[in-house]
Amino acid sequence: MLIRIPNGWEIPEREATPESVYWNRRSVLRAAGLLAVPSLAGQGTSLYPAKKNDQFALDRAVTPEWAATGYNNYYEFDPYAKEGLKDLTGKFNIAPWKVEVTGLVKEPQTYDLDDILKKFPLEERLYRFRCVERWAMAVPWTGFPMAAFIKLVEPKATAKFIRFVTVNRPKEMPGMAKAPYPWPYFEGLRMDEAMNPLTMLVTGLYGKPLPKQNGAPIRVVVPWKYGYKSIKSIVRVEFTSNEPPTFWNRLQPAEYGFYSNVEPKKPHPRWSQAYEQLIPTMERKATLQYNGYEQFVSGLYNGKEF
Ligand SMILES: Nc1nc2c(c(=O)[nH]1)N[C@H]1C(S)=C(S)[C@@H](COP(=O)(O)O)O[C@H]1N2
Ligand SMILES: [Mo]
Repeated sequence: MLIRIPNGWEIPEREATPESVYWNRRSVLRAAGLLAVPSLAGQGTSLYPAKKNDQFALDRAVTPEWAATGYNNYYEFDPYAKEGLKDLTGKFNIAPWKVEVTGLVKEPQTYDLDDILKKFPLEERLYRFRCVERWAMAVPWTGFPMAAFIKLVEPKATAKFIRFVTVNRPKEMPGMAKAPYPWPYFEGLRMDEAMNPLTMLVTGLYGKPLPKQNGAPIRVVVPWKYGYKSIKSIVRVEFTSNEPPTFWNRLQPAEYGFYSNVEPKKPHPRWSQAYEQLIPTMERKATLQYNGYEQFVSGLYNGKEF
């Protein structure tokens, strides 16, 4: 008998998505009243798990939840560690949470996150996620398209870029005092990148509210760019006419450009980007152009954006 081993892209969704199948089962049990609903006031727990958007299939297994929530980059909590960051988030207060929308926009305004969450239906999407340091994962994010948010706040025609800023809470974020960085963390996108259907504002992970170490209560996720573009715990969104400065470009301009698209053929000055390593096994895989999202984003670029 001939046993045919399927290629990665032929793996059926049900095999590539054990975690979300688990969470879909949870929602069935919950609907049937067979599951106690945990009471986490202020965290919008009733919103999770959200309906899965099946448009985004993966070519690999979903990363185990313990790995994606236990191996992170969040320099405000510790610039020198990736493991155990959860234990440093105890003082970080995420409710209530406000997001200021400012700059070239019809009506600058501060929104309560709870009100934002009422305006947009949440959905779950499986995305690959690639850190510039080469570690990579594949996770179910919950959130909504950033384009929907941008349409709501109505930027002016002169707005060509969008800038994001992380909360600035040195008393709650013990890593901020450990390195002389230009806090708070800041990032930016070109308007057409922010409007791309892939770009998300994310509030959940694995069918639950986003853990603090993953950027609670709301973060950006841009899956075709290196992970540092996906800024965590945002409190300010600003529409600008010029390209905004970014945290890593400010620190190391020779290593981190504004665009930072995943590009296997362009090595980092200190290491190859031709392969990546999946957490937690660190199994090697070839890096994909635009992290595998070429069909969605290649029209945005002329190949010269770094
Ligand atoms: N505010 C803030 N956002 C951040 C970071 C950070 O240190 N601070 N690290 C970035 C980097 S380098 C990566 S790889 C991702 C990691 O996201 P994860 O911990 O959810 O995997 O968050 C990005 N967003
Ligand atoms: Mo990263």
